[in-house]
Amino acid sequence: MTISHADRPAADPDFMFDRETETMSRGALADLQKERLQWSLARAYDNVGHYRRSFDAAGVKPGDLNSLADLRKFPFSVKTDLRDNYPFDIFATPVHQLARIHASSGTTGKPTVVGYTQGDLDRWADLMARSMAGAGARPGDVLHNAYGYGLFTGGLGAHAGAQRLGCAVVPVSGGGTERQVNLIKDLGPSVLCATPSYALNIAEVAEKMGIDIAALPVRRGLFGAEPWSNEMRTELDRRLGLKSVDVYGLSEIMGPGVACECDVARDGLHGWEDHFLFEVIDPETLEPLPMGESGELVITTLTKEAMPMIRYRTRDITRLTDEPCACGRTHVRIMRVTGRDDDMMIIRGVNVYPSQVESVLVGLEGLSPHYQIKLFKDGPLDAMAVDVEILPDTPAGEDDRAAKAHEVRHHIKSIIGVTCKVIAKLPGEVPRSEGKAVRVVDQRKG
Ligand code: DLL
Repeated sequence: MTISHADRPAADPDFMFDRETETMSRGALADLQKERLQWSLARAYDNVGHYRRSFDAAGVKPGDLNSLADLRKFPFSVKTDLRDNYPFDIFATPVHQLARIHASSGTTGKPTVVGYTQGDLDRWADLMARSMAGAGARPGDVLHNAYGYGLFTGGLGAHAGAQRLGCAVVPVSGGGTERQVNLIKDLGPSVLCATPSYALNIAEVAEKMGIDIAALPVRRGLFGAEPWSNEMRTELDRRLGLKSVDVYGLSEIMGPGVACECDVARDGLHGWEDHFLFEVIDPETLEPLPMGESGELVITTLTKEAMPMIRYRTRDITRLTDEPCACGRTHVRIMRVTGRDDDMMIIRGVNVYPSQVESVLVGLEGLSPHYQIKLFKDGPLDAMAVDVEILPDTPAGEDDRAAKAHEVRHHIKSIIGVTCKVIAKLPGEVPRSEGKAVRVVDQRKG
Protein backbone atom coordinates (compact mmCIF):
# COMPACT_ATOMS: atom_id res chain seq x y z
CA MET A 1 0.00 0.00 0.00
CA THR A 2 1.28 3.49 -0.75
CA ILE A 3 0.88 6.17 1.85
CA SER A 4 -1.32 9.06 0.87
CA HIS A 5 -1.58 12.25 2.85
CA ALA A 6 -3.60 13.86 0.06
CA ASP A 7 -6.77 13.95 2.16
CA ARG A 8 -5.04 15.91 4.90
CA PRO A 9 -5.94 19.58 5.26
CA ALA A 10 -3.00 21.86 4.37
CA ALA A 11 -1.08 22.71 7.54
CA ASP A 12 -0.95 26.36 8.57
CA PRO A 13 2.75 27.35 8.50
CA ASP A 14 2.16 30.08 11.11
CA PHE A 15 0.31 27.87 13.58
CA MET A 16 1.21 28.30 17.24
CA PHE A 17 -0.19 26.10 20.00
CA ASP A 18 -0.71 29.05 22.36
CA ARG A 19 -0.15 32.22 20.31
CA GLU A 20 -1.27 34.61 23.02
CA THR A 21 1.29 33.34 25.55
CA GLU A 22 4.06 32.61 23.06
CA THR A 23 4.00 36.20 21.74
CA MET A 24 3.27 37.95 25.05
CA SER A 25 5.08 41.29 25.52
CA ARG A 26 8.24 41.17 27.63
CA GLY A 27 6.59 43.46 30.18
CA ALA A 28 3.55 41.24 30.58
CA LEU A 29 5.81 38.18 30.84
CA ALA A 30 7.85 39.83 33.61
CA ASP A 31 4.68 40.69 35.56
CA LEU A 32 3.42 37.13 35.22
CA GLN A 33 6.81 35.74 36.27
CA LYS A 34 6.93 37.88 39.39
CA GLU A 35 3.47 36.84 40.51
CA ARG A 36 4.20 33.15 39.86
CA LEU A 37 7.63 33.33 41.45
CA GLN A 38 6.14 34.64 44.69
CA TRP A 39 3.73 31.70 44.64
CA SER A 40 6.49 29.17 43.90
CA LEU A 41 8.85 30.45 46.62
CA ALA A 42 6.04 30.34 49.18
CA ARG A 43 5.03 26.86 48.10
CA ALA A 44 8.61 25.63 48.44
CA TYR A 45 9.17 27.31 51.81
CA ASP A 46 5.86 26.26 53.33
CA ASN A 47 5.94 22.63 52.19
CA VAL A 48 9.53 21.45 51.74
CA GLY A 49 11.86 21.11 54.74
CA HIS A 50 14.90 21.45 52.52
CA TYR A 51 13.86 24.89 51.24
CA ARG A 52 12.75 26.09 54.66
CA ARG A 53 16.19 25.23 56.04
CA SER A 54 18.14 26.67 53.12
CA PHE A 55 16.13 29.92 52.97
CA ASP A 56 16.42 30.31 56.75
CA ALA A 57 20.18 29.72 56.56
CA ALA A 58 20.45 32.43 53.89
CA GLY A 59 18.23 34.75 55.95
CA VAL A 60 15.55 35.16 53.26
CA LYS A 61 11.80 34.65 53.25
CA PRO A 62 9.48 34.32 50.22
CA GLY A 63 7.99 37.72 51.16
CA ASP A 64 11.39 39.36 50.51
CA LEU A 65 10.85 39.07 46.77
CA ASN A 66 9.67 42.44 45.54
CA SER A 67 11.15 42.29 42.06
CA LEU A 68 12.48 39.52 39.81
CA ALA A 69 16.03 40.67 40.57
CA ASP A 70 15.43 39.79 44.25
CA LEU A 71 15.61 36.13 43.28
CA ARG A 72 19.39 36.55 43.54
CA LYS A 73 19.04 36.66 47.33
CA PHE A 74 17.76 33.08 47.36
CA PRO A 75 20.07 30.06 47.60
CA PHE A 76 20.75 27.69 44.71
CA SER A 77 19.65 24.09 44.65
CA VAL A 78 21.69 21.25 43.18
CA LYS A 79 21.28 17.62 42.18
CA THR A 80 22.57 16.29 45.51
CA ASP A 81 19.64 18.04 47.24
CA LEU A 82 17.40 15.51 45.47
CA ARG A 83 19.61 12.61 46.50
CA ASP A 84 19.88 13.86 50.10
CA ASN A 85 16.08 14.04 50.27
CA TYR A 86 15.56 10.67 48.58
CA PRO A 87 12.99 9.67 47.67
CA PHE A 88 10.16 12.11 48.49
CA ASP A 89 11.36 14.75 50.96
CA ILE A 90 11.91 17.38 48.27
CA PHE A 91 8.25 17.17 47.22
CA ALA A 92 5.76 19.89 48.16
CA THR A 93 2.83 17.51 47.68
CA PRO A 94 1.97 14.41 49.74
CA VAL A 95 2.77 11.23 47.83
CA HIS A 96 -0.88 10.16 47.68
CA GLN A 97 -1.65 13.31 45.67
CA LEU A 98 0.95 12.56 42.98
CA ALA A 99 -0.05 11.38 39.54
CA ARG A 100 3.36 10.20 38.24
CA ILE A 101 6.88 9.49 39.43
CA HIS A 102 9.94 9.39 37.14
CA ALA A 103 13.54 8.66 38.08
CA SER A 104 17.02 8.80 36.60
CA SER A 105 18.64 5.47 35.85
CA GLY A 106 21.02 6.03 38.77
CA THR A 107 24.12 4.23 37.50
CA THR A 108 26.07 5.92 40.28
CA GLY A 109 24.51 6.15 43.72
CA LYS A 110 20.83 6.65 44.33
CA PRO A 111 18.57 7.57 41.43
CA THR A 112 17.03 11.03 41.38
CA VAL A 113 13.30 10.80 41.84
CA VAL A 114 10.92 13.44 40.47
CA GLY A 115 7.15 13.71 40.95
CA TYR A 116 4.18 15.34 39.23
CA THR A 117 0.63 16.21 40.21
CA GLN A 118 -2.06 15.83 37.55
CA GLY A 119 -1.85 19.60 37.08
CA ASP A 120 1.93 19.32 36.50
CA LEU A 121 1.34 16.60 33.90
CA ASP A 122 -1.24 18.79 32.14
CA ARG A 123 1.12 21.76 32.02
CA TRP A 124 3.95 19.50 30.79
CA ALA A 125 1.76 18.18 27.96
CA ASP A 126 0.84 21.76 27.02
CA LEU A 127 4.47 22.88 26.96
CA MET A 128 5.55 19.86 24.95
CA ALA A 129 2.68 20.47 22.50
CA ARG A 130 3.79 24.10 22.27
CA SER A 131 7.36 22.98 21.62
CA MET A 132 6.33 20.45 18.98
CA ALA A 133 4.16 22.97 17.16
CA GLY A 134 7.04 25.45 17.24
CA ALA A 135 9.23 22.76 15.70
CA GLY A 136 6.74 22.32 12.87
CA ALA A 137 4.56 19.42 14.03
CA ARG A 138 0.86 19.96 13.32
CA PRO A 139 -2.45 18.47 14.49
CA GLY A 140 -3.12 15.48 12.27
CA ASP A 141 0.54 14.46 11.96
CA VAL A 142 1.62 10.90 12.58
CA LEU A 143 4.50 11.12 15.08
CA HIS A 144 7.04 8.32 15.51
CA ASN A 145 8.26 8.53 19.11
CA ALA A 146 11.59 6.72 19.54
CA TYR A 147 12.46 8.31 22.90
CA GLY A 148 12.69 5.63 25.57
CA TYR A 149 9.47 4.95 27.48
CA GLY A 150 9.74 4.22 31.17
CA LEU A 151 11.43 6.08 33.99
CA PHE A 152 13.20 8.37 31.45
CA THR A 153 11.01 11.42 30.83
CA GLY A 154 11.62 11.47 27.04
CA GLY A 155 9.13 8.83 25.90
CA LEU A 156 6.10 9.69 28.02
CA GLY A 157 6.84 13.44 27.84
CA ALA A 158 6.86 13.52 24.05
CA HIS A 159 3.90 11.12 23.95
CA ALA A 160 1.62 13.35 26.03
CA GLY A 161 2.66 16.49 24.13
CA ALA A 162 1.98 14.91 20.76
CA GLN A 163 -1.44 13.73 21.87
CA ARG A 164 -2.23 17.15 23.28
CA LEU A 165 -1.28 18.72 19.95
CA GLY A 166 -3.59 16.33 18.14
CA CYS A 167 -1.06 13.98 16.55
CA ALA A 168 -1.36 10.22 16.21
CA VAL A 169 1.57 8.88 18.25
CA VAL A 170 3.45 5.72 17.37
CA PRO A 171 4.84 4.83 20.83
CA VAL A 172 7.76 2.74 19.62
CA SER A 173 10.39 3.67 22.29
CA GLY A 174 14.10 3.01 21.67
CA GLY A 175 15.69 -0.11 20.16
CA GLY A 176 14.64 -2.74 17.62
CA THR A 177 15.90 -0.43 14.90
CA GLU A 178 15.03 -2.55 11.85
CA ARG A 179 11.46 -2.77 13.05
CA GLN A 180 11.45 1.01 13.57
CA VAL A 181 12.58 1.53 9.99
CA ASN A 182 9.82 -0.73 8.69
CA LEU A 183 7.27 1.16 10.74
CA ILE A 184 8.52 4.48 9.37
CA LYS A 185 8.21 3.07 5.85
CA ASP A 186 4.74 1.61 6.38
CA LEU A 187 3.07 4.22 8.61
CA GLY A 188 4.60 7.29 6.95
CA PRO A 189 5.06 9.50 10.02
CA SER A 190 5.74 13.16 9.30
CA VAL A 191 7.54 13.73 12.60
CA LEU A 192 10.36 11.69 14.17
CA CYS A 193 11.28 12.08 17.85
CA ALA A 194 14.57 10.57 19.05
CA THR A 195 17.92 11.44 20.52
CA PRO A 196 20.15 12.72 17.71
CA SER A 197 22.48 9.75 18.15
CA TYR A 198 19.60 7.29 17.82
CA ALA A 199 18.25 9.18 14.80
CA LEU A 200 21.65 8.64 13.20
CA ASN A 201 21.45 4.93 14.04
CA ILE A 202 18.00 4.78 12.38
CA ALA A 203 19.40 6.51 9.28
CA GLU A 204 22.25 4.01 9.05
CA VAL A 205 20.08 0.92 9.54
CA ALA A 206 17.59 2.20 6.92
CA GLU A 207 20.42 2.67 4.43
CA LYS A 208 21.62 -0.89 5.07
CA MET A 209 18.07 -2.15 4.53
CA GLY A 210 17.93 -0.24 1.23
CA ILE A 211 15.15 2.06 2.49
CA ASP A 212 15.48 5.75 1.65
CA ILE A 213 13.89 7.58 4.58
CA ALA A 214 14.53 10.89 2.80
CA ALA A 215 12.01 9.83 0.15
CA LEU A 216 9.31 9.12 2.80
CA PRO A 217 6.87 11.73 4.22
CA VAL A 218 8.91 12.43 7.39
CA ARG A 219 9.66 16.17 7.41
CA ARG A 220 10.55 17.15 10.98
CA GLY A 221 12.90 15.64 13.56
CA LEU A 222 12.60 16.64 17.22
CA PHE A 223 15.98 15.73 18.59
CA GLY A 224 17.35 16.32 22.08
CA ALA A 225 18.26 14.84 25.47
CA GLU A 226 21.99 15.04 24.69
CA PRO A 227 24.42 17.58 23.23
CA TRP A 228 24.76 17.59 19.44
CA SER A 229 26.48 19.85 16.99
CA ASN A 230 25.31 21.85 13.97
CA GLU A 231 27.41 19.51 11.84
CA MET A 232 25.38 16.57 13.16
CA ARG A 233 22.23 18.51 12.34
CA THR A 234 23.33 18.94 8.70
CA GLU A 235 24.11 15.21 8.53
CA LEU A 236 20.72 14.19 9.98
CA ASP A 237 18.80 16.62 7.77
CA ARG A 238 20.49 15.23 4.68
CA ARG A 239 20.28 11.54 5.49
CA LEU A 240 16.71 11.57 6.82
CA GLY A 241 15.38 14.24 4.46
CA LEU A 242 13.89 16.33 7.25
CA LYS A 243 14.40 19.54 9.15
CA SER A 244 15.78 18.74 12.58
CA VAL A 245 14.96 20.88 15.57
CA ASP A 246 16.62 20.91 19.00
CA VAL A 247 14.50 20.24 22.10
CA TYR A 248 15.84 20.63 25.63
CA GLY A 249 14.73 19.67 29.08
CA LEU A 250 15.65 17.85 32.25
CA SER A 251 13.71 15.67 34.64
CA GLU A 252 14.45 17.76 37.71
CA ILE A 253 12.65 20.70 36.08
CA MET A 254 10.00 18.80 34.10
CA GLY A 255 11.37 16.66 31.26
CA PRO A 256 11.50 17.47 27.54
CA GLY A 257 9.82 20.73 26.48
CA VAL A 258 11.48 23.20 28.86
CA ALA A 259 12.77 24.86 25.68
CA CYS A 260 12.58 24.16 21.97
CA GLU A 261 13.81 25.69 18.73
CA CYS A 262 11.32 27.09 16.27
CA ASP A 263 11.59 25.74 12.74
CA VAL A 264 11.54 29.31 11.40
CA ALA A 265 14.92 30.37 12.79
CA ARG A 266 16.46 27.18 14.24
CA ASP A 267 18.70 29.53 16.14
CA GLY A 268 18.35 29.01 19.86
CA LEU A 269 15.63 27.28 21.87
CA HIS A 270 12.68 29.33 23.17
CA GLY A 271 12.60 28.77 26.91
CA TRP A 272 9.01 28.92 28.13
CA GLU A 273 9.23 31.85 30.51
CA ASP A 274 5.63 31.74 31.69
CA HIS A 275 6.57 28.53 33.55
CA PHE A 276 10.34 28.87 34.14
CA LEU A 277 12.75 31.61 35.05
CA PHE A 278 16.17 31.29 33.41
CA GLU A 279 19.46 32.70 34.67
CA VAL A 280 23.03 32.11 33.55
CA ILE A 281 25.71 32.20 36.24
CA ASP A 282 29.46 31.95 36.37
CA PRO A 283 29.93 28.41 37.73
CA GLU A 284 33.04 29.49 39.67
CA THR A 285 31.87 32.69 41.36
CA LEU A 286 28.13 31.82 41.18
CA GLU A 287 27.46 35.43 40.14
CA PRO A 288 24.67 36.00 37.58
CA LEU A 289 26.05 36.86 34.13
CA PRO A 290 24.62 39.51 31.80
CA MET A 291 22.38 38.46 28.90
CA GLY A 292 24.47 36.90 26.13
CA GLU A 293 27.36 35.67 28.24
CA SER A 294 28.11 31.99 28.41
CA GLY A 295 27.90 30.12 31.71
CA GLU A 296 25.82 27.63 33.68
CA LEU A 297 22.07 27.61 33.15
CA VAL A 298 20.03 27.99 36.36
CA ILE A 299 16.28 27.37 36.27
CA THR A 300 13.50 28.21 38.73
CA THR A 301 10.09 26.62 38.23
CA LEU A 302 7.14 29.02 38.48
CA THR A 303 4.15 26.67 38.36
CA LYS A 304 5.35 23.24 39.50
CA GLU A 305 3.13 21.92 42.29
CA ALA A 306 4.72 18.61 43.26
CA MET A 307 8.37 19.61 43.05
CA PRO A 308 9.14 23.31 42.90
CA MET A 309 12.81 23.84 42.05
CA ILE A 310 14.35 27.10 43.15
CA ARG A 311 17.48 28.33 41.33
CA TYR A 312 18.38 24.81 40.22
CA ARG A 313 21.93 24.56 38.88
CA THR A 314 21.60 22.46 35.73
CA ARG A 315 25.38 22.16 35.07
CA ASP A 316 24.49 22.81 31.41
CA ILE A 317 26.67 25.38 29.67
CA THR A 318 24.93 27.85 27.39
CA ARG A 319 24.01 31.50 26.92
CA LEU A 320 20.70 33.34 26.61
CA THR A 321 19.57 35.86 24.04
CA ASP A 322 16.58 38.19 24.16
CA GLU A 323 17.07 39.39 20.57
CA PRO A 324 13.74 39.24 18.71
CA CYS A 325 13.22 35.98 16.82
CA ALA A 326 11.95 35.77 13.23
CA CYS A 327 9.09 33.50 14.35
CA GLY A 328 7.51 36.23 16.49
CA ARG A 329 7.82 34.35 19.78
CA THR A 330 8.98 36.65 22.56
CA HIS A 331 10.34 34.06 24.98
CA VAL A 332 14.08 34.15 25.64
CA ARG A 333 16.26 31.82 23.59
CA ILE A 334 18.67 29.36 25.18
CA MET A 335 21.47 28.82 22.71
CA ARG A 336 22.50 25.25 21.90
CA VAL A 337 23.78 23.50 25.05
CA THR A 338 27.39 22.67 24.24
CA GLY A 339 27.74 20.26 27.15
CA ARG A 340 27.59 19.93 30.89
CA ASP A 341 30.34 21.42 32.99
CA ASP A 342 30.96 17.93 34.38
CA ASP A 343 31.52 16.68 30.79
CA MET A 344 34.30 19.15 30.24
CA MET A 345 37.66 17.48 29.81
CA ILE A 346 40.93 19.26 30.51
CA ILE A 347 43.53 17.84 28.15
CA ARG A 348 47.01 19.29 28.57
CA GLY A 349 45.54 22.53 29.84
CA VAL A 350 42.93 22.85 27.07
CA ASN A 351 39.22 22.72 27.97
CA VAL A 352 37.36 20.43 25.59
CA TYR A 353 33.72 19.34 25.34
CA PRO A 354 32.78 16.17 23.44
CA SER A 355 30.49 18.23 21.18
CA GLN A 356 33.52 20.24 19.98
CA VAL A 357 35.19 17.01 18.89
CA GLU A 358 31.94 16.06 17.14
CA SER A 359 31.93 19.36 15.21
CA VAL A 360 35.36 18.54 13.82
CA LEU A 361 34.63 14.92 12.92
CA VAL A 362 31.18 15.01 11.38
CA GLY A 363 31.34 15.64 7.67
CA LEU A 364 35.06 14.82 7.27
CA GLU A 365 35.60 12.95 4.02
CA GLY A 366 35.72 9.18 4.34
CA LEU A 367 34.51 9.17 7.97
CA SER A 368 31.18 8.08 9.39
CA PRO A 369 29.66 10.41 12.05
CA HIS A 370 30.08 7.76 14.77
CA TYR A 371 32.76 8.42 17.37
CA GLN A 372 33.72 7.75 20.96
CA ILE A 373 36.19 9.50 23.21
CA LYS A 374 38.37 7.65 25.71
CA LEU A 375 40.02 9.39 28.60
CA PHE A 376 43.15 7.84 30.04
CA LYS A 377 46.22 8.76 32.07
CA ASP A 378 49.47 9.61 30.34
CA GLY A 379 51.81 9.83 33.34
CA PRO A 380 50.22 12.39 35.68
CA LEU A 381 48.23 14.05 32.88
CA ASP A 382 44.82 13.35 31.44
CA ALA A 383 44.96 12.31 27.81
CA MET A 384 42.29 11.76 25.18
CA ALA A 385 41.94 9.15 22.45
CA VAL A 386 39.23 9.43 19.83
CA ASP A 387 37.82 6.38 18.07
CA VAL A 388 36.51 7.34 14.65
CA GLU A 389 35.11 5.07 11.99
CA ILE A 390 35.84 4.93 8.28
CA LEU A 391 32.99 4.73 5.76
CA PRO A 392 32.25 1.33 4.19
CA ASP A 393 33.56 2.17 0.72
CA THR A 394 36.87 3.73 1.74
CA PRO A 395 40.27 1.99 1.67
CA ALA A 396 40.54 0.04 4.92
CA GLY A 397 44.13 -1.24 4.95
CA GLU A 398 46.24 -0.55 8.01
CA ASP A 399 48.23 2.17 6.27
CA ASP A 400 45.08 3.80 4.91
CA ARG A 401 43.57 3.91 8.36
CA ALA A 402 46.75 5.22 9.94
CA ALA A 403 46.80 8.03 7.34
CA LYS A 404 43.15 8.85 8.08
CA ALA A 405 43.83 8.86 11.82
CA HIS A 406 46.76 11.19 11.28
CA GLU A 407 44.60 13.57 9.25
CA VAL A 408 41.86 13.64 11.91
CA ARG A 409 44.41 14.19 14.66
CA HIS A 410 45.73 17.16 12.72
CA HIS A 411 42.22 18.64 12.30
CA ILE A 412 41.48 18.29 16.02
CA LYS A 413 44.80 19.90 16.89
CA SER A 414 44.35 22.82 14.53
CA ILE A 415 40.66 23.49 15.31
CA ILE A 416 40.37 22.72 19.05
CA GLY A 417 44.05 23.10 19.92
CA VAL A 418 44.36 19.79 21.68
CA THR A 419 46.77 16.95 20.98
CA CYS A 420 45.15 13.54 21.12
CA LYS A 421 45.43 10.00 19.88
CA VAL A 422 43.08 8.97 17.04
CA ILE A 423 42.19 5.42 16.07
CA ALA A 424 40.40 4.85 12.75
CA LYS A 425 38.15 1.83 13.21
CA LEU A 426 36.38 -0.34 10.67
CA PRO A 427 32.71 0.30 9.77
CA GLY A 428 30.41 -0.74 12.63
CA GLU A 429 33.14 -0.93 15.27
CA VAL A 430 32.14 2.18 17.23
CA PRO A 431 29.15 1.35 19.49
CA ARG A 432 25.74 2.59 18.24
CA SER A 433 23.27 4.38 20.47
CA GLU A 434 19.65 3.50 21.22
CA GLY A 435 19.08 6.46 23.52
CA LYS A 436 21.62 8.81 25.00
CA ALA A 437 24.99 8.07 23.38
CA VAL A 438 27.97 7.28 25.59
CA ARG A 439 30.39 9.82 24.13
CA VAL A 440 33.14 9.51 26.71
CA VAL A 441 34.53 6.35 28.29
CA ASP A 442 36.65 7.17 31.31
CA GLN A 443 39.57 4.76 31.59
CA ARG A 444 41.56 6.87 34.02
CA LYS A 445 40.91 4.61 36.99
CA GLY A 446 42.09 1.02 36.88
O1 DLL B 1 17.02 14.25 28.71
C1 DLL B 1 14.81 15.20 28.94
C2 DLL B 1 14.66 15.22 27.46
C3 DLL B 1 14.08 14.15 26.80
C4 DLL B 1 15.06 16.34 26.73
C5 DLL B 1 13.90 14.18 25.43
C6 DLL B 1 14.87 16.39 25.37
C7 DLL B 1 14.29 15.32 24.70
P1 DLL B 1 17.33 13.98 31.68
O2 DLL B 1 17.48 12.54 31.36
O3 DLL B 1 17.04 14.40 33.07
O4 DLL B 1 16.19 14.61 30.82
O5 DLL B 1 18.68 14.67 31.18
C8 DLL B 1 18.80 16.06 31.24
O6 DLL B 1 20.30 16.06 29.33
O7 DLL B 1 20.64 18.54 31.85
C9 DLL B 1 21.35 18.14 29.55
O8 DLL B 1 22.63 17.90 30.10
C10 DLL B 1 21.00 17.03 28.58
N1 DLL B 1 20.16 17.55 27.51
C11 DLL B 1 18.82 17.47 27.38
N2 DLL B 1 18.42 18.04 26.23
C12 DLL B 1 19.53 18.51 25.62
C13 DLL B 1 19.79 19.21 24.40
C14 DLL B 1 16.12 14.63 29.45
N3 DLL B 1 18.82 19.52 23.54
C15 DLL B 1 20.14 16.48 30.69
N4 DLL B 1 21.07 19.56 24.13
C16 DLL B 1 20.29 17.99 30.62
C17 DLL B 1 22.07 19.26 24.97
C18 DLL B 1 20.63 18.22 26.44
N5 DLL B 1 21.89 18.58 26.11
